[in-house]
Amino acid sequence: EETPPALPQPVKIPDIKHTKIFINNEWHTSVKGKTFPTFNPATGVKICDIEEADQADVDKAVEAAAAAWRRGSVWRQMDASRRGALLHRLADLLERERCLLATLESMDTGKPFLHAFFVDLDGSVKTLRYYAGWTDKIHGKTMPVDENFLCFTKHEPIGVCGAIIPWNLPLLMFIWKIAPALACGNTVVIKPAEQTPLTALHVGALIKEAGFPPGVVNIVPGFGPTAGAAVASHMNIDKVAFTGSTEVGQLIKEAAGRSNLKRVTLELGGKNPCIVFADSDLQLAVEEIQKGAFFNQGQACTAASRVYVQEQVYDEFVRLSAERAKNIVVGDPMDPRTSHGPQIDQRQFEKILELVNSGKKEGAKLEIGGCALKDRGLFIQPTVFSDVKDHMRIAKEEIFGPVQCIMKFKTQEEAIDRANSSEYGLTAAVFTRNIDRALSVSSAIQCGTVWVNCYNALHAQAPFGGYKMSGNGRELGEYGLAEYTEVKAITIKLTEQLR
Ligand code: TXE
Repeated sequence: EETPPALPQPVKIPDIKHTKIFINNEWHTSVKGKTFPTFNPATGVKICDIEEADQADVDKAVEAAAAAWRRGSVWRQMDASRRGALLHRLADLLERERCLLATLESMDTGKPFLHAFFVDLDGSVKTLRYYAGWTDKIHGKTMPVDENFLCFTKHEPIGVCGAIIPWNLPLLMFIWKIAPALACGNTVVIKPAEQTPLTALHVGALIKEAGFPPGVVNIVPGFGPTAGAAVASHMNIDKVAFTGSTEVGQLIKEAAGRSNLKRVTLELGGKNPCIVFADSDLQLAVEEIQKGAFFNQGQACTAASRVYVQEQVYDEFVRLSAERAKNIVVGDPMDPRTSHGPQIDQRQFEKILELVNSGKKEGAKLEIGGCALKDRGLFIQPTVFSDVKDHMRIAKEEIFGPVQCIMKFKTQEEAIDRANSSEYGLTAAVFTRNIDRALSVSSAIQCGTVWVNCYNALHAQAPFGGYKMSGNGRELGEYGLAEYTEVKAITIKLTEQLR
């Protein structure tokens, strides 16, 4: 009998080397001399202290990024193809450090090690390689303008790009921000989430090792209202990219407006509808939607959080979903048998349980789960509610926890209207065997991504982003490049006729 290939193993006792502020390819202590702790949410144990960046540290980082961006700098003079080689080199280093990075990510977030290894690391490496290929393919156009001129465009880097990222996919979001920014030739000041600074800082060391010039990427770990706000309102930051809550997204855009009108892209919350028609492959729909609901302990902006099921198959869908949820192994994220870990922190844990209780009170039917694991810190049982009504809080608010809400519908038109009756518009999913129905529903749904007979099918090549209050702009793919370039039109008066 053949033995299956060995699973990757977490690093037993990882040596955490990088806990300081990363500016100019060097490690800095905080100007105010402050630090903050980062915890392992699976155990509640402090991992280490991190140097805390505030306004003055952000100023230093921006100065470094501006110097690295100045005309005549090494980075500005570097061949575009060479930038691509550096991004590939960084991808190589992520692959070399894959086990350590996945271990750090699992410790800092509570997500299962194997998920970090296969999902987060895979997505990060692929995003780097995808954008590495673009560096020397960012083309302008030539326009046939009136009269005797030659007019062409150049897609130039914007300058110093700020980034503020969340704790749910810390490494992947770090790479989603830096890869397109660097591919286009910008420099970066990035603030990781206060809950999860470890992988970002480790990648700082790899950025230096890969050979990026000093100041091209600067990492300022710290809190939102201090370091984050300093990035959003900085007069010498030319663009800010944010992933996080809709409320903070609004603050970022305000701060940009009040300061220097820096360009803003936002990836915000979602309340993502899934529509399951009676003609769908029901087993597939149950599997994919529940994986989508519980992925990353439900802490995903793409979470499958509103499931509309056609009445003929509703009972069966609910039964199969409850049964599947019962079998999810919740526990130690480092154990390869575990597929579900703890929530990130006490605040999120309480927010989720409060919403679960509101669901019970408002009359949704609790099929399974619905409470925390006894004596286990921040773990919440995968939860399935049926008979959810559109007016209930659990059907409207982003829960960001392992809670699946199932509703019943009769007609296609009704399902579309209900799916669209949300302030959010990030992702949606449609399950049907009828291709016409799949296409017409996909067109009718107001959101940036529609998955047909699949879920969380994210690719570096395809754009991702929200309609409505789920965000502004797109990340990934060729569309993502447009958010990191300015377009310049150069018009030359000619003395000889070209035509
Ligand atoms: O998000 P915040 P939180 C949603 C989800 C979750 C809720 C709250 O519903 O329950 O948001 O989570 C920085 N100026 N999402 O509080 O605060 C902060 O330091 C500048 C959806 O963790 O938006 C962190 O780096 N920056 C989501 C980042 O913003 C500020 C991912 C995100 O944190 C700031 C996370 C300020 N005033 C939460 N305040 C998604 N779209 O995937 C905070 N920050």
